[in-house]
Amino acid sequence: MAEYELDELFSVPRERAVLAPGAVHVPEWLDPARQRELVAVAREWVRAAPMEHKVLAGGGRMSVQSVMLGSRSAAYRYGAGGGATPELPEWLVALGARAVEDAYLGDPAHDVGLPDAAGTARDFAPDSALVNFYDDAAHMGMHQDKDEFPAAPIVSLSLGDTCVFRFGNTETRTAPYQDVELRSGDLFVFGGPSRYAFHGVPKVLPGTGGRQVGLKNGGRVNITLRMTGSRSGR
Ligand code: MD6
Ligand code: FE
Repeated sequence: MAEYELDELFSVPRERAVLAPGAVHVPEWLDPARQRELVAVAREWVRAAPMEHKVLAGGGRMSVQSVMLGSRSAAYRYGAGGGATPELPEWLVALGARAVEDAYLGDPAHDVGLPDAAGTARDFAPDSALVNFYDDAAHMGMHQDKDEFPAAPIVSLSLGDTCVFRFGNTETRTAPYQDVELRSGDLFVFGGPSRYAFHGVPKVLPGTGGRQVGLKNGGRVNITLRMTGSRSGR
């Protein structure tokens, strides 16, 4: 059997998927070189600003470490420490804009279910980024992201180890939900009526890609780009 046929047997191609109106998963959006670059700059941001373990409402192991870029008020809200908040670089703003454009308009075969996807993409100008670091044992409980401009989507980029991402509903933190694997390079955008859907990361799958992107001890990095409105306002 030819090698490519074996590959096809063992790796199911991952397709772009609209999980709910405005919630779009685009597998392998970042190429491997770009993934390594992003991990390298994430390291620089961590050097510039102290990381903090998030306080989980349940009081469990505070396993995810975070650093905030851009908005000071958001940094305060997320508890990103008293150190300097690094600037949000323009290239990252541009990457975020391209992400929404591609997720919402990039494939005419996938209607994302928003009345004005083009307008939403045009208006998206992120002013802050939250960078989360996960080790092998890290997880993030089901939560809603409530603080930002509700009309603007959030862009999520996954790097390193694969995780199980649980995308729930807007009413409760329990079922119904959909579990998707987010692998290194994947893009997930959520906006529109999905903006307040509960979501979380029940687990990271160790040894699935962290070392390949330059994380010496493995792990996962997630970058979310947000529009908080604090850039022009203060
Ligand atoms: C994570 N992501 O993927 C956690 N929030 O590590 C989030 O909490 C998240 O991916 C808002 C929008 C997209 C996200
Ligand atoms: Fe979130």
